[in-house]
Amino acid sequence: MMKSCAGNGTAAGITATALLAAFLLFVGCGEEPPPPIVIDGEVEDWSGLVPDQSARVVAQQPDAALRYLEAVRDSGRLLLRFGLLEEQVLQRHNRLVLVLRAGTGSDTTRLLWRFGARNGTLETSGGTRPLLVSDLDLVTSPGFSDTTFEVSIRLPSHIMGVRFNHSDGLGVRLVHAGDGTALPARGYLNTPAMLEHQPLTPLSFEKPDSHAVRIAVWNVREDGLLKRPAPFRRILRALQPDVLLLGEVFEMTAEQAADTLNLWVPGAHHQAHWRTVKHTDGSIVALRGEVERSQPIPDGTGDGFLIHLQQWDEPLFLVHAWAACCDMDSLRQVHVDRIAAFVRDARDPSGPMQIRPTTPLVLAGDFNLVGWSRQYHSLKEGRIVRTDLLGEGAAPDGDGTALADAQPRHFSAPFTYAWRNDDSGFTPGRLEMLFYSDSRLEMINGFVLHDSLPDSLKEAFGLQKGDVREASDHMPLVVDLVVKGE
Ligand SMILES: [Ca+2]
Ligand SMILES: [Ca+2]
Repeated sequence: MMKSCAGNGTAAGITATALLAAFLLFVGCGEEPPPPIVIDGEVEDWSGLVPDQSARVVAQQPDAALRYLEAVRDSGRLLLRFGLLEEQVLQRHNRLVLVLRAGTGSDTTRLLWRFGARNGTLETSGGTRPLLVSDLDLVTSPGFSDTTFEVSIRLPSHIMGVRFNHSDGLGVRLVHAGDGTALPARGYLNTPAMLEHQPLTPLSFEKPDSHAVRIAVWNVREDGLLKRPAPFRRILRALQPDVLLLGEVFEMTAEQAADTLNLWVPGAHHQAHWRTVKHTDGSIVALRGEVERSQPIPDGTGDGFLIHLQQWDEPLFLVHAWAACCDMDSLRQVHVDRIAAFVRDARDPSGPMQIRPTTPLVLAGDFNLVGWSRQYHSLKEGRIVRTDLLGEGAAPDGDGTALADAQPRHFSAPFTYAWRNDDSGFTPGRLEMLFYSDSRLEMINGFVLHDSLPDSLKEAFGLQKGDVREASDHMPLVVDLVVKGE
């Protein structure tokens, strides 16, 4: 529901006057500012905005391909959400074009971004130049298909040396080049004043509870542990995980990885040594605890483990898995179907692992979900698409419900991406995911470690500037879990 109060003025332009107007708006309404908007693919965080904080246009025709477009400005960025009639993968196979217009007369600059083609152009009276994801610091979510998306674009005063004068007005337009429809139908949506919102919810860099288990998922990019050890050593020491799920550890054996971790992150005297298990694909599970039993997912897309950790009285059913990358959408669906079938069978009393329904589950890995959203639902809800191969799906949480998607955000920024490679042409995304059975587990803290971490925290925990980027194009995804009621 949109909140509103009588007597709202219209704040125009990103100026101190506008900020003051936004503040007075809330004081006048007697309401708290809304929570910040996080670019995570969930659009509920937009519902708390009062009308004057955002600009919004809704399609008039019920069958229009574009349903709505909404824009706000926040901390030097333009934030958008939009709705489509049909599910699309934003970065592939669509003809959606975003147009931004700033300045007036000969000072007019137009910026076009073609989402499906992943390229853009900057148009001025002097000519046209190509644009890259990194020129805009473009972030989009979700990475898999959906009918609603969130987008963030940095708004500097110059782009590639060209003046981008948005201080007196910024027009936004979304065009569906396939059928020629646009929002708005004519002209541009003028973005309003800077969004006034509550600060981001504070997170804890350290585990906030001694009963918590800290799980970190991290693709170390082509043997980074061996090739670029210094930032990994500093980051792992700072994070102090209890369970570490590593990807792309091709050249290290399990024993070498355990020796490395025992040297780098030795832990306190009461803590167990690191134990490691290596998968056939180069992934490694490392934990301070005991593996009671393990079972591979048939046809090699990961392994399941029943493990014991000293923080918890009961065991954890840990599934570390992965799915095919990039354009291999059909194969990726088979992989996530196999994972869903594996979890279903593991909970079968006569199955190979005999995991009790009450045993907490964590399912995590590098799932590469850049295609259709049904793959996400297969992991989260246990839905199997290829029932002809694998039988009917089953809810993966022991109480017959879906798993919870941890999706932590950056420690001090409103993003949830955990992979970024500006040379790839793709916007930063979420390739690693961690799902957990929220019938038994509670996530009490979690974050993606990004170089935007405040300097004071870097210093306090022995991190150096640029450590995360130097280590890998993936960022550590860190989740602190406790058993409910323990
Ligand atoms: Ca959001
Ligand atoms: Ca659940």
